[in-house]
Amino acid sequence: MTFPLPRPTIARPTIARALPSLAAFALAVVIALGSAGAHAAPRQMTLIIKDHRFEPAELRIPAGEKIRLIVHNQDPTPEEFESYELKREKVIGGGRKAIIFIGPLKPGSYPFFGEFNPETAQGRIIAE
Ligand SMILES: [Cu+2]
Repeated sequence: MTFPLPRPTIARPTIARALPSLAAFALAVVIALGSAGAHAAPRQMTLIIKDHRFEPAELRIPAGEKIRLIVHNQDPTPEEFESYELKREKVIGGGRKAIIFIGPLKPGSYPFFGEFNPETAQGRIIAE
């Protein structure tokens, strides 16, 4: 019994059929890399500590986005940025800046305070 060799005739249509999905895959890779690039630099926002108060005391940020928060302590004394809801705690020396990454957050209110001056240093982040 002899059978014709099917491979050469089958191989070509198989590749031809695979091309559209390869193109789709390549496109998906390009899109994934593009969106990864967009997320590489988080939005930056600044919070100032002055006279043992936060400015602004209410900081609005987009929900679902990672934020690079710069906390600039303009007082001559150290302060500790603290938030149970954000799970963040950082001492910032007098006249110094600290970078605190927050989020992505669900919509809501996230209180924070200055642990060394809690009677005046109170604020909250509103994610919306
Ligand atoms: Cu603390």
